[in-house]
Amino acid sequence: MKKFDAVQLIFQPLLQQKGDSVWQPQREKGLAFAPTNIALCKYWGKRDEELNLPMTSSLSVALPEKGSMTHLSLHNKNEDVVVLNGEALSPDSQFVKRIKAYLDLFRQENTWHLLIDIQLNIPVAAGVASSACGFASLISALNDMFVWQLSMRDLSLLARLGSGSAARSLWTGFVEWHAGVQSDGMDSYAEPLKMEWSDLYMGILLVTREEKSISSREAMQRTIDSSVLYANWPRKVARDMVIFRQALQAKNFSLLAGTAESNALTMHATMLSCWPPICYFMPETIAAMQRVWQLRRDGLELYFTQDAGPNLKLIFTGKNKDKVVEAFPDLDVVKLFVE
Ligand code: 2P0
Repeated sequence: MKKFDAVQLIFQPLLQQKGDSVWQPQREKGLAFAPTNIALCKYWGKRDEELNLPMTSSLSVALPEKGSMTHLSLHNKNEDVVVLNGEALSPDSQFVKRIKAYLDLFRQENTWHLLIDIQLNIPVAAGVASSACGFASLISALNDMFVWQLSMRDLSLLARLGSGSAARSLWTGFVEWHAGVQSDGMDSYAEPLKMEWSDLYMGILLVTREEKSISSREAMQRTIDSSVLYANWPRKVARDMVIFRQALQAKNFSLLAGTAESNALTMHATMLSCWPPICYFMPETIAAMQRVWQLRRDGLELYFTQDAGPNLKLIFTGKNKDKVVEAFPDLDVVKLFVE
């Protein structure tokens, strides 16, 4: 199934109710913020590349104040313009091409064009999930401008068509993305977990601001095509998801954060076994991991997770915050549940 057909399927009730006005902006502007999310149980591998349908379910937690604010307005010229953090991007850049292709899903011929002004307060494409919050805020801003009044489930389905992890970026707190089994993807959406953990922190440890050498999309595909370890990944996820639920229920921090670290390392192990190999570790990444492990041996409850980039996210609780910052003075500390 093509993305456009998936949109038609999601829009079916809306089209019956509103007819063709669905394809026209109803307001001059649209605005939305979406937080970025960090997976504790990773999404790694697609069962459908076109629709971004994942092989497995995944579980994330949002960084509540870090993310993407998207302002949309009508643009009178004959093409969309994307402005990122105040700078107009080249129409030839990959990011702009992806956004235009996404807007084309909702556009009948050349009826309208938009100025898409995105303010991101996280590094672009350095494994801090900028495409997740980018597409989540874009679909929410479109929902505002076109007055679709879609449910959160529908927004999650649509966000997924832009970028898989965007399906999880519509809420704060813990979010589970159900893999689903249907080939049309209508059962592959995310939902928030009714669970708060006011004492939980994440620290972004920036090893580099450089863009990643290989995209997640390409890396996932190569892993499926060439890693013999990948066959074990769905089993690892199934087991970890059970443990995550137990850890959340019991508020067992070391079980939660330890499982997140183990899950991330297993994902990277599948990548190391690809051919050609994929290695998102830099020497500084490994040095930081060794430091975490040493601190843990010394009694500090500190864990990490790592995505498709060299940076680490440290996981800890409030009582250890000062000690963690002492060990990593440049850490960008985020309280995951703000009152
Ligand atoms: C995640 N990552 O669960 C995993 C862990 C990176 C490592 O989701 O191709 O940008 O747009 O569906 O969502 C990054 O992949 O990939 C990602 P597409 P996406 O957060």
